[in-house]
Amino acid sequence: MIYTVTLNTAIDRLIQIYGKLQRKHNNKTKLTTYDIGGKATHVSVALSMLGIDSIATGFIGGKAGRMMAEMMEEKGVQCEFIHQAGSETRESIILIDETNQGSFMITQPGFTILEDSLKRLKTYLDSQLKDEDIVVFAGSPPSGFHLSDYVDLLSIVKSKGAKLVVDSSGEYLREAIHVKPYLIKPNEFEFQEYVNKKLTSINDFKEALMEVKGKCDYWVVSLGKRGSISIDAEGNCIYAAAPKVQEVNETGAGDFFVGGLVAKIYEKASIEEMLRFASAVGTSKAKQCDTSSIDVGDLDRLQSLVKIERID
Ligand code: TA6
Repeated sequence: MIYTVTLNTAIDRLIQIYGKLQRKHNNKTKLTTYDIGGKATHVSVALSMLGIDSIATGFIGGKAGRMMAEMMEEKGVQCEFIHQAGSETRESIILIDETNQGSFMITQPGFTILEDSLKRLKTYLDSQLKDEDIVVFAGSPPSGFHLSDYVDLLSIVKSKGAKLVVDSSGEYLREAIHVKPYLIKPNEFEFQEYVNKKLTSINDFKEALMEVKGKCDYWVVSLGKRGSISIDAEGNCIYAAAPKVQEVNETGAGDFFVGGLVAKIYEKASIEEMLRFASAVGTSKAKQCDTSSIDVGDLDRLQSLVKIERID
């Protein structure tokens, strides 16, 4: 089974406005909708749309939490979240204007996780996980979540022999690496922060990846419109150039990219196939206006447009 763990769930309030978002102006809204917020939640949605079962867990609270879980269930995801009474799942604001230059994302810190809720999640993972499982931790925990608790959760996954996939940032990413996940997926900014270097060219990324290879089986760094770059423990480095498309809303594209990677890990595919497929899935997400869907019928075409290159 594939499990996805979102420690800081969210409802995305998607606000579309006319024209260009401007300061000191009355920016009129065109449409406001609500969607599933990420990040591991989006991995489960991606898998469901690809016909692969997963169980989504993590913490939810209040009406917003229930609404998010219901939206996920409508998309075919089995939800087994820990519901924390008296708390409310946060709302993320995603603003899109008509300039096609990308969205503005405004997020809240999320509710404090109580000792009892944490215990319940630890017990859940400890009792459910088996060595053939894949477990995805994506997104940063809510503020105040202890690093040691994060490491404890990841360590439960490792102790069960399950494959651990991590998409995190900052100090949580740093700590996750000590647990030696199977795959780590930072974005280009998170990776630069981790290596504490300004990286610009694909070659810069390759050289920085060479220095950290072996800390996990695979590093995959997403590079936005440029695509992604990966390295395995032996130092084999691959660059996947993403298809050029007209983006509508890139929010969630990184999460869906991880969904594509996980789908191929599940199928025991090669790293080249993983990158090709994940690029297509992430690109398809960026073409949608909402934050939690892809056009499954377009994936073959998008995959054929991904350029895979070995960099020695
Ligand atoms: O990647 C997009 C997204 O998953 C949004 O749906 C959203 O709510 C947000 O990221 C949450 O990000 P955070 O890093 O605060 O967990």
